[in-house]
Amino acid sequence: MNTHVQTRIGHSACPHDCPSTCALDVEIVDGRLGRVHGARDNSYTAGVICAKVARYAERVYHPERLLKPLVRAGAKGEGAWKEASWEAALDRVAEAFLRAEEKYGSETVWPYHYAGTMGLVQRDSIHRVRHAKRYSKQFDTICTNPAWAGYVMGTGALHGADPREMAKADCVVIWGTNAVATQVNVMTHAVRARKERGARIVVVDVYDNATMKQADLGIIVRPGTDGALACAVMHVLFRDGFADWPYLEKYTDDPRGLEAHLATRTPEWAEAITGVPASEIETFARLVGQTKRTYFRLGYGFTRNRNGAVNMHAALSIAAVTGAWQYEGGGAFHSNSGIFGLDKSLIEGTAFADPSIRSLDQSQIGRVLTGDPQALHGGPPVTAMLIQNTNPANVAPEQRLVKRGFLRDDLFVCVHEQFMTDTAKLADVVLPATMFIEHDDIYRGGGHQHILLGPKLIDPPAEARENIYVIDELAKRLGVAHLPGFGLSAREHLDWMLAQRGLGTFDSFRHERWADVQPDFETAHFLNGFGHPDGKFRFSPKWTGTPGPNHPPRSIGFQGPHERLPAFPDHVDFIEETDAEHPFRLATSPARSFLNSSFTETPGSKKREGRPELILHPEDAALMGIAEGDRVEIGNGRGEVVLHAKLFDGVRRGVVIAEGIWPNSAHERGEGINVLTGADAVAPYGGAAVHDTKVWVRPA
Ligand SMILES: Nc1nc2c(c(=O)[nH]1)N[C@H]1C(S)=C(S)[C@@H](COP(=O)(O)OP(=O)(O)OC[C@H]3O[C@@H](n4cnc5c(=O)[nH]c(N)nc54)[C@H](O)[C@@H]3O)O[C@H]1N2
Ligand SMILES: Nc1nc2c(c(=O)[nH]1)N[C@H]1C(S)=C(S)[C@@H](COP(=O)(O)OP(=O)(O)OC[C@H]3O[C@@H](n4cnc5c(=O)[nH]c(N)nc54)[C@H](O)[C@@H]3O)O[C@H]1N2
Ligand code: SF4
Ligand SMILES: [Mo]
Repeated sequence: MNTHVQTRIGHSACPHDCPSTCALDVEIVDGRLGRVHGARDNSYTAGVICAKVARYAERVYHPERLLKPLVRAGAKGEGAWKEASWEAALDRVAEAFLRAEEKYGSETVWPYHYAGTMGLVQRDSIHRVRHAKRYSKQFDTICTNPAWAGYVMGTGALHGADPREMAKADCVVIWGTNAVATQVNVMTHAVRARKERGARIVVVDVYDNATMKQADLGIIVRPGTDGALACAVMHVLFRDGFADWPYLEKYTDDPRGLEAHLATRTPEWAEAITGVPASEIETFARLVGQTKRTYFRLGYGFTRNRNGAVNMHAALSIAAVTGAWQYEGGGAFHSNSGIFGLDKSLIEGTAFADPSIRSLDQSQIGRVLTGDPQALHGGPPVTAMLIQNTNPANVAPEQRLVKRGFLRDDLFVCVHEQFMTDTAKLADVVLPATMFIEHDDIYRGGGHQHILLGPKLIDPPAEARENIYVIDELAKRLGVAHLPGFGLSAREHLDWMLAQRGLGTFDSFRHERWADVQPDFETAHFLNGFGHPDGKFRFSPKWTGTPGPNHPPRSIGFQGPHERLPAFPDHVDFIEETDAEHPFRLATSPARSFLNSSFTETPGSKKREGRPELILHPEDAALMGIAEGDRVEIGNGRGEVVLHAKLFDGVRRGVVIAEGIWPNSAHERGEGINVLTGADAVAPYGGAAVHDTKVWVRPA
């Protein structure tokens, strides 16, 4: 018997849809994955990762992992499957696509994907077959659009002060991101600033979450009112002489216009809208006014409202009023997604993309699949889909429509997945997918500045195959495999891409592990000018004007009530406000141990999260006769969901929070939280307002 256990450390990057994109040191014990650690020598990861990825072996060796291709053997969604060979399963998918195309034209096929893996090759190769076959495009709206639009309206570019500089701030404002749960490394650098410099940490959120518990000042707003808070803060800054006029004159478009506009946006005005006492707003404003090195870390959460882009732009504007951008440790940051410059044209087959092909809104998949003519842009119905890296039957808004659509008999769906998700359950063919340590790929850190390699470290189990295998095999069967980009291994794609960027080859990068592409201080802080043609920060955004670089795509025109977007930062009231029938506002904030719909299957995460709960204020609960742990039903015109009450006074009266996107099956009626959320587009570039929902609450 060989008792000699071989352990080695492999280097990788976390593939999940998380701004931290951690550099990982991975234990490989006799060819099997062991513990996962954060790389200590990566200056952003700094040795820290979240608990759910540290125990990743739970996911890789999960007994419910998909290992064989499956073909539906009963009615849709019934759960009866037969195993098939890869050849037979792929033939079936290709035949269904060809048949659909013959009947309705190429746009009837809708390849649908998102960021289950953030690897550029495995995530984005689906576009290659899409464009080659002139299938419908996907307008990506579920996550970043409102935030990116609001940020770029101000700065003209999607980057900001080096995230590691947070450690050199005297005040860190963590706004609308539950960083402890969603991007733990923000806390590493923020807490370092507190330890080393006595920095103050401010958190702005809709409840006293794990991040706010670590703050010196926690500000709890009503959902969708951050614009009002930001305006009142800036009102005080102008009023009390904290505005940096030399900076404003040099770097911003219309500071006098902003000051005049804010004259009526007093803390008392904002108190009525946000629920935050005027005195607290004064304290916050004075702190950022007196602290030049204030670092504003702006998250996604507060932009998932129908007015979210406006709120992002308003919060971002504060750093320009104080001139914080001039100082190391000062300024603002949302995402560095604009700095990487990796060429994805070969992966995505952009050369054969046809601009006349329609682009269907990802978040409105329910409307698309149930034949809403507007959502279909007047074109043919969607009758065939390939889905990779996402679980829309669980995570997309208007879930009842989504499910009704997936159950259509004239719709063929292939889902390529690691687990039997809510979406896979509704498919015709399910294909087993590899996990990140089982295939090669490259990653970019949206929340930092590294490009990281994630090479294959272990063999995949049974018949799990990588995403590009599926794409290339379908391309062969669909007659487009001769086009550039098909038939290359992930490694060959990466060799090409790295060479284009001057970063060596797959093999040399394997040795380097990552590249730090942080722009220099002047560029990152916009001291050579902001990204707009005149070099100025825009307090008065051209919401429907010509987009700047890195602007969200406008391929399907302006979205939402864009004509009502304000000339200056403001509170715009086109959120789903409460009414007599729906006296509560619901936010569906992230659960710490889940990542969107992922990790809802792992034992460690399940144990930590318990069961779906509704956080509500004890006084609201008392009025309705609801006690801790009681079953409560929440609902609106879109549907109803049952959860268990969790009484908590760290939330405003009239606001309720449901943490986590639990699998639909974790809820009593097999319907998840997104039964309640709406798919109305956020102005002006689209987006899903998943934290902007009016509901009634009652004992169940
Ligand atoms: N109510 C509510 N809804 C929300 C949100 C919210 O806060 N509240 N958040 C929204 C946001 S921001 C997002 S981004 C979406 C995300 O929602 P999803 O797109 O569902 O997100 P993930 O859980 O990241 O990934 C989806 C799937 O990708 C699979 N996957 C991972 N790697 C691979 C791979 O290499 N190959 C294949 N084929 N599959 C893979 C995983 O197994 C997982 O099932 O949810 C949105 N929905
Ligand atoms: N553990 C965990 N990590 C994750 C995810 C997850 O689901 N779980 N999701 C991943 C993905 S895809 C993304 S895009 C990122 C997103 O990460 P974040 O940028 O953190 O965004 P959200 O998760 O949408 O919400 C963050 C916070 O915003 C708060 N919030 C909601 N509405 C408002 C509001 O109107 N105003 C203010 N001030 N706050 C509000 C929520 O209560 C929550 O605490 O996280 C990623 N990381
Ligand atoms: S999920 Fe986020 S915090 Fe956790 S390891 Fe991955 S990148 Fe890091
Ligand atoms: Mo996201």
